[in-house]
Amino acid sequence: MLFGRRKKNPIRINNKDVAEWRYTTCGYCSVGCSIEVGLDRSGEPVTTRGVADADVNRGKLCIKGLTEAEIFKAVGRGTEPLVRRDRFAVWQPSPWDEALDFVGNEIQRIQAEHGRDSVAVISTGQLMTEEFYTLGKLVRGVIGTNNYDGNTTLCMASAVSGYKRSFGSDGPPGCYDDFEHTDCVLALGSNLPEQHPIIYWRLKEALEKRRFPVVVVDPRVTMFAQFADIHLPITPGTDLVLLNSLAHVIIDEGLHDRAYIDAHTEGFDALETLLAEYEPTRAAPICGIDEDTIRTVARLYGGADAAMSLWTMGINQSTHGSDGVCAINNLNLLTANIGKPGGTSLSITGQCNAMGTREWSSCSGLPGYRQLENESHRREVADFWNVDADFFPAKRGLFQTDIFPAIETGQIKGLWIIATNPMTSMPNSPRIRKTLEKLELCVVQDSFVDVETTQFAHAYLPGAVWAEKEGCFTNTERRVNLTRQVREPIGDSKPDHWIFTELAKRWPGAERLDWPKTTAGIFDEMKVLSKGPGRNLDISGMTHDSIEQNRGIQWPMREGDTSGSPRLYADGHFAFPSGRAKLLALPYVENNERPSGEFPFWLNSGRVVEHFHTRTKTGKVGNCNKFSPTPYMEMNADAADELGIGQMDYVRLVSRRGDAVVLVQRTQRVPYDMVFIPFHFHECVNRLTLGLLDPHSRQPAFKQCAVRVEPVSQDDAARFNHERRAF
Ligand SMILES: Nc1nc2c(c(=O)[nH]1)N[C@H]1C(S)=C(S)[C@@H](COP(=O)(O)OP(=O)(O)OC[C@H]3O[C@@H](n4cnc5c(=O)[nH]c(N)nc54)[C@H](O)[C@@H]3O)O[C@H]1N2
Ligand SMILES: Nc1nc2c(c(=O)[nH]1)N[C@H]1C(S)=C(S)[C@@H](COP(=O)(O)OP(=O)(O)OC[C@H]3O[C@@H](n4cnc5c(=O)[nH]c(N)nc54)[C@H](O)[C@@H]3O)O[C@H]1N2
Ligand code: SF4
Ligand SMILES: [Mo]
Repeated sequence: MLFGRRKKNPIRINNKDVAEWRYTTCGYCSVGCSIEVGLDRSGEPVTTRGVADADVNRGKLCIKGLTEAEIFKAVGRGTEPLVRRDRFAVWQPSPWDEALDFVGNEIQRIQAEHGRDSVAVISTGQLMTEEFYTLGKLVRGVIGTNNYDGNTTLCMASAVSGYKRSFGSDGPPGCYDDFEHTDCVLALGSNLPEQHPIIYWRLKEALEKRRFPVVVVDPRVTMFAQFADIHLPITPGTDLVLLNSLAHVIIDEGLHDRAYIDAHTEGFDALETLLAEYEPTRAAPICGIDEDTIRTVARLYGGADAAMSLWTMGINQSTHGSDGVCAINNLNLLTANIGKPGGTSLSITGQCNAMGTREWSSCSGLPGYRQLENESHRREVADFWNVDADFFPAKRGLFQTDIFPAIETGQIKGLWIIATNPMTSMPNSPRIRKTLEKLELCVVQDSFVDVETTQFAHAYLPGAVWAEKEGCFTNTERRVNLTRQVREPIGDSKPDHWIFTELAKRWPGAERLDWPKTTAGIFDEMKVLSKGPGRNLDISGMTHDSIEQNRGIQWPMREGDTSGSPRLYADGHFAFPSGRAKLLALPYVENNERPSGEFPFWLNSGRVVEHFHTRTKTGKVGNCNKFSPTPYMEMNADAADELGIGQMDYVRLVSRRGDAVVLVQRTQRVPYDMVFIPFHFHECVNRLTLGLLDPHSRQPAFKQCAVRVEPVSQDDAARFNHERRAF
């Protein structure tokens, strides 16, 4: 052992020779860590470090942030616009003017032939807020299609919908500081240590100072579940039943706060009537958690002075996603745990700017949480932008998950895809492939040219990535943070806001609207629109400079305020006209595809810490890829034994949609009747998923469908993967 070590080269950390550090915010997840990028003497980014005096991360970063300097020059970056007349033709590099003429003309041609809504736009949670605002202005104010949505429908739609139904407005009411004050954490469908490592670290830090129970609800024994005091391995898709039962016990045992309920909510009686059906003895066989444990958790939560709920995709990505969020909110309202230190219902968001798009992109409405359905909102924005209010639709259009079926039926002919990769991230990819093939026009605007969706495109527009541009992201705790530009966009790629502004010029009359040249200028415009009586989403007290100085500021921060606001609804006043929150009676309806007969396993999917989504970035970063190089599947070892499947064997998975070949990791992390696959790899889990939609949010139930597992030979596996992945 010793000998071996002596022979090895000692670990050496190269001197990166940093000449200057520049302030940015991490461009991966929604934690919103402040990062400094180190530039060498020639101005090239060579490394990153956490910002010590930033409240969010206090000097820490996870593996993705630590290696983020590598993404600027990663393999596959798009360096020039490309155009081709049809999908089978050879790509022609094209100057920006010609590429934008092509895109502008084609969109207008299709709209003239088939109507304004025959072109759809699908956006993302990964641009800067100022870019979202500019895109919204272009789509709503100039192009005028109502079929405009984003990948947040795959991600945060249930949380948005649930917040709106319970509180009257979107916006997570709590913050990370709540860990310092809470007496109980209930986490549902969230694997915090891997997916939000620095939020998890904040929780751990609080736990080191003061003990309080942490309860994790997840069908898998995730890393978070391993660290929890109580793990509830729930039957997939039944969180609503568990939550209703917890509320039942809380009311039954008098642990609710009657004074708060009377003063600040409505709907208690109807909720109480429904909850009578959710006695733990009746809930237990459905949700798979025994009645004693349900009672114990209800007493812990209801008895705590301050209790917080947090959740992520295990709740949102379900056929009861929106109801699940409302049921969580019910629990918090019943126990008066909203807006107080340590008492909150906190949706942990996903992408670096999942919040920014909700706030400002106009995807499902108009900027600043304004609604298309509200006439005065339409008029306000129309006047501000100098467009005709009648140009805006009076109702939101299709969600992303409804846009694809509308392409199938021929209702939509053109699609502009911005910073999202549906070929890999949408459920049922065999169907998505056929759908994309039908398009008359497909435009892909991405920082990477090698994204799978580009194979269907007629035009590719290279967007600058992360700190090649300047602008804001809003994190999970409503903190607006700033990324400064640290280098020029690679090749001839351009910041997305530049692309939007230049494309707008292809429409006659677009010059009536203002198109500020810098993101600071765009931010100033947004500030004006954010002001107004009763507006929570008010950023008028911030500037790019003050955001950097404070290492991020939480909205609302009104003009004249000296600081941001850590919590919403502290005064018990909610965003409905009555000022009261809604307690909602939410019956559970069994409607998933469940394992049975030919397809005996639940298929669950999610993420690993090293990779981000479809790996356009992390797939090219040495250390991320080294630690997680191949698609794999967690399979229960006892179930594997019965099928004669060994560790690291390849298997073929089959669902009613398609098949996929993966490597097996035998583990007790998943129950006997479940397999789990990280969704990061192309032509893998989403070949199998069904993605039934939540009726309120239209978010797909990515985490629940049924598959069977078949052993295959190594040769067959290699051939299969070669055929599927080569295009
Ligand atoms: N490293 C890394 N971090 C990321 C991302 C990434 O790709 N990589 N992506 C970011 C984004 S956009 C998002 S949305 C978040 C996602 O963050 P998370 O939601 O924490 O991540 P997932 O792994 O998708 O799912 C979480 C858990 O839900 C569980 N689950 C499945 N079905 C159910 C169920 O029926 N009930 C319950 N209670 N749980 C269930 C799964 O077993 C899984 O462990 O992560 C963000 N952070
Ligand atoms: N089975 C299964 N499927 C899932 C999920 C799951 O848990 N299971 N999770 C779902 C969730 S929560 C999400 S959020 C989606 C994510 O799905 P996608 O949005 O498809 O995933 P990404 O790989 O993040 O795609 C973002 C793209 O934006 C590009 N990009 C990044 N920054 C910029 C920029 O500044 N400008 C431009 N123009 N491009 C940029 C990247 O190169 C990348 O190609 O996947 C969903 N799909
Ligand atoms: S926790 Fe999220 S924001 Fe922080 S460094 Fe990691 S990926 Fe970036
Ligand atoms: Mo997400």
